[in-house]
Amino acid sequence: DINVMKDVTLGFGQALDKCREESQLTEEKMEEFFHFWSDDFKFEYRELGCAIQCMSRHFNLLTDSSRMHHDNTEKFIQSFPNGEVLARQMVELIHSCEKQFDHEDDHCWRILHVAECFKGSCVQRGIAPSMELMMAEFIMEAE
Ligand code: BOM
Repeated sequence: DINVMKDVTLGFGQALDKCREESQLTEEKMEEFFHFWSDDFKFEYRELGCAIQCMSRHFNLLTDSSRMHHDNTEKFIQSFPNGEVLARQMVELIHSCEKQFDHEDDHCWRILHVAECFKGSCVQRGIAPSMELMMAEFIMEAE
């Protein structure tokens, strides 16, 4: 369900403003979090990984070693409408991406790679939301 991923992304994105300063992610490097799903989005700034780490911490989704906290992440996703449909699948996708980059000791870089891998897996499985959908919803929420 593409609406689930849209809602979870916008919910997660609520923490971006809080995390900008501490991660030094400028608006030039990432304007709004929903651009994550854009085809030409670039995973090249370490600061973005730091920001995702900060945002995940904000929702208590990380362990002490900055890996995904499985139970909390599943509950977080389930807290959105129809979230239970994708919760297990998303946790599994993120975890399989984590395993691929476990050798990366720098948390910000590792999380950036995990995020890129996660996006790719979502696109592959057809559960990534379209940018049209993301933007429409974002504009509606701002109004
Ligand atoms: O090993 C650290 C785990 C970090 C997970 C990062 C993956 C998520 C990237 C950002 C995309 C977010 C969209 C929805 C939120 C899912 C919880």
